[in-house]
Amino acid sequence: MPLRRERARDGRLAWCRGEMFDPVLIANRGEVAVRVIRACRELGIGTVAVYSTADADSEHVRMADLAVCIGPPQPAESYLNIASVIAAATTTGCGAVHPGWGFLAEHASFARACEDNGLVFIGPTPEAIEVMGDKIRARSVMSAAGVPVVPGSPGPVDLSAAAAFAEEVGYPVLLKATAGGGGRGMRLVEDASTLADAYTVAAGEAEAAFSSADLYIEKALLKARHVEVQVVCDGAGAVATFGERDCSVQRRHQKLIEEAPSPGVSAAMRASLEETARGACLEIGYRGAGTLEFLAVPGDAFFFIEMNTRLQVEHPVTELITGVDLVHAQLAIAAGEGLPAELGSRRGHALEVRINAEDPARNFMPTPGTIERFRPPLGPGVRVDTHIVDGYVVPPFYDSLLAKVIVHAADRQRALERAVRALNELEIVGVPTTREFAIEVLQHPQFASGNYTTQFLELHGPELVAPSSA
Ligand code: MV4
Repeated sequence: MPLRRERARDGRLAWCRGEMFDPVLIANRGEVAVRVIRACRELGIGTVAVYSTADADSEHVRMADLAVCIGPPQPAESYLNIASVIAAATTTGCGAVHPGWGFLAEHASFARACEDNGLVFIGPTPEAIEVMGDKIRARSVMSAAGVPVVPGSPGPVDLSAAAAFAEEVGYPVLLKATAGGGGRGMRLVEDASTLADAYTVAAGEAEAAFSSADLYIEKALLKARHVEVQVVCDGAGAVATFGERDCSVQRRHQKLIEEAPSPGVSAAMRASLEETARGACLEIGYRGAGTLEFLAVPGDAFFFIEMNTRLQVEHPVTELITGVDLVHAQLAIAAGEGLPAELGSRRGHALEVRINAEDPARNFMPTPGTIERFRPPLGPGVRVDTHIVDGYVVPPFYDSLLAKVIVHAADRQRALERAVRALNELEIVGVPTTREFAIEVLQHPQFASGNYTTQFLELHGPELVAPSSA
């Protein structure tokens, strides 16, 4: 049934397709909750926020039309509590749930619980979440779809199988959590002498983080770039690809800087990456926004590592290049409206810098506390996605992301200059942050040249951080 807009009883415009798709519950916090609320507001869709007692005074609670406290600060008791989140949605008459990223965004059980309770899950099918959440199944599905994957074990490995694989392909190798992703539980093994210890540590981390100690093993491609392709699919055969983002600058698998287009991807390689991503999405019947992660190596070759079945933190980089609002696209697909009409031509260069409440001088330890003064940069080509305001108290219970400064300019050089200008203009007083460190990274000759790999921070990070006297 075509989507139509009509004025609801309380006078608000709402997307209607026979049943009310309004309001939307945002099952998240921080800057992604603010981002989704903004997208809903522009479409005239009401919003319901959920919050833990630690977030009672936060921006997403203030901005939403309605807010429901779902428990104490501990994620397991609040943002990860499926029953509490579902109850908040059903008792407030929500038609749909947006999971954001992190927390329950890639829990198939949550997507199922939404559907079992008559709520539209704004995201992929539970089946797609499940398949891509099992990194071995994901590799197998992609390989069957003709996608090149990193050489790796066909299934989980015990220590002896890991040793045999490593002998066959040669060190270095990477141990990865089957139920993992994003680098958590990942261990680089440089030679046979350290494999056993690395296996024990990786299995322990995997068990702790994902309740499964299963590991698989891959050849480590270290002189590579981490490039990811943004896709949006309607689940009925329409697939849009929106270019790539380079996310090679990561510290302990936390992305610090992301940019598009990647300075290491040629036009021919971009076309091949996007065609490969399109084919994979068609093969699996993917629905919603998603990102296929690849390692790109010299010679225009690339290898699939994993697929993220959610919106990503760095999505604004793609939005600035293409002009497409990816959250609007998610809402439209969930409401049965299909892909954005305007798939956008691409222009210029965009670059995102994450600003975290961490102290680089103290090994990036988290720095919760009160933001006494926050002044975001403004001016041409600058966007700041954040949930912080003057007086905001950064809680110690969640991730340390305070704000993302995203810039757009005609080319990479101008984008770099704009990013440095914007970061110098940014003021966050009250807690130590990674702002100054990020400026150093942007100005490092290796990064500025565009000729960097995933090893960048491993190689150059130490020279960028002045250890504190403390
Ligand atoms: C790899 C890799 C090299 N070889 N897999 C990082 C997080 C997750 N998305 C997968 N990641 C990687 N997987 C193989 N077989 C390199 C990365 C990687 C990385 C590794 C170490 C240090 C920084 C990194 C930044 C981006 C990607």
